[in-house]
Amino acid sequence: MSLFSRLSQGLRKSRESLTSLFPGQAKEKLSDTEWQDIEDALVMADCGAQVAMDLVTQAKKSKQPIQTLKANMQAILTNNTPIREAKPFVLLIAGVNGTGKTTTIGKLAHMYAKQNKKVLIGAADTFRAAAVEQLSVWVERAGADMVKQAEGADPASVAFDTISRGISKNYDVIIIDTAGRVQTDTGLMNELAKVYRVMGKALDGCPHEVWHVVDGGTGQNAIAQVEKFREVIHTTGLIVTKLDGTGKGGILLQLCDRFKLPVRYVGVGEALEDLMPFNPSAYVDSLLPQTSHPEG
Ligand SMILES: Nc1nc2c(ncn2[C@@H]2O[C@H](COP(=O)(O)OP(=O)(O)O)[C@@H](O)[C@H]2O)c(=O)[nH]1
Ligand SMILES: [Mg+2]
Repeated sequence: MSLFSRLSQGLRKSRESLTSLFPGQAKEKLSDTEWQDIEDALVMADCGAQVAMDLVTQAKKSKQPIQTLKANMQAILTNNTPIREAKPFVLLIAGVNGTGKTTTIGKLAHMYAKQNKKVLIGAADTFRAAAVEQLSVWVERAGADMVKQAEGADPASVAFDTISRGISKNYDVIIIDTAGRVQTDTGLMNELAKVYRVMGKALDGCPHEVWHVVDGGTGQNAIAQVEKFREVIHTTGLIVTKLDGTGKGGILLQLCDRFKLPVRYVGVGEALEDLMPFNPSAYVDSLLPQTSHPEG
């Protein structure tokens, strides 16, 4: 199955709840009730009440309502900020527990390794020995290298060591894995702030990118997560995982609308290859029923 069909499959639930509402191209005008149903379905897919309302209001005014709806969704999701370039390129990955940080790091390491880049991963999730074990399996699969310390070590110190080693051994990409933490835990958020700060001491101007990993099925709480993490580690982009299994893919619209952050990649499965660069147009096509057939 191609990555796109996986995404499309994952968003099937969202799309199916919308499909029955779309009359197709033949019908030009939708009734107010039909528009209300579309708005409700968008809200249920986690697009957010305000975003759903604005989208529907704009679409209703248009002569080509469905196309307008799609175009406006795409516009919300599009952010052309380029990924910063540097050598070594240093990336910090953070997010709450279980969102898919470690898995995503494995996928990213694999992607960079395929581009013939030398990749070094820092195991700064030092809470559990099992976390380092899990990461080392991914690192091996991806053909990357890893820096670790003893269980319970200071995560900032692991990050510092990793960057120092990455510089001295001429790595192209350095990725720091961190322990999951709830955004309301001040102690743990301070610890993450320290990791961020110390990274800047290891190498001026880094981390170059800070990607917050969000589980696509989380719902509304994702907003609070992104908001708080951004204050602490100056998030530069989002990665949204598990879009192969959620009927709530609309959360991306809300996140993009609110935070104006680029979505860098989306996770569509548990394997090494299951990471896609985010493509707003493909995403809108998987979320909404096909009303036109551009590819026949
Ligand atoms: N279906 C699916 N599962 C994922 C995806 N990304 C991660 N997972 C699963 O989510 C669980 C938690 O992942 P992990 O990387 O350990 O999360 P972490 O706590 O943020 O490091 C694991 O069972 C992963 O296999 C994805 O894109 N799709
Ligand atoms: Mg992890």
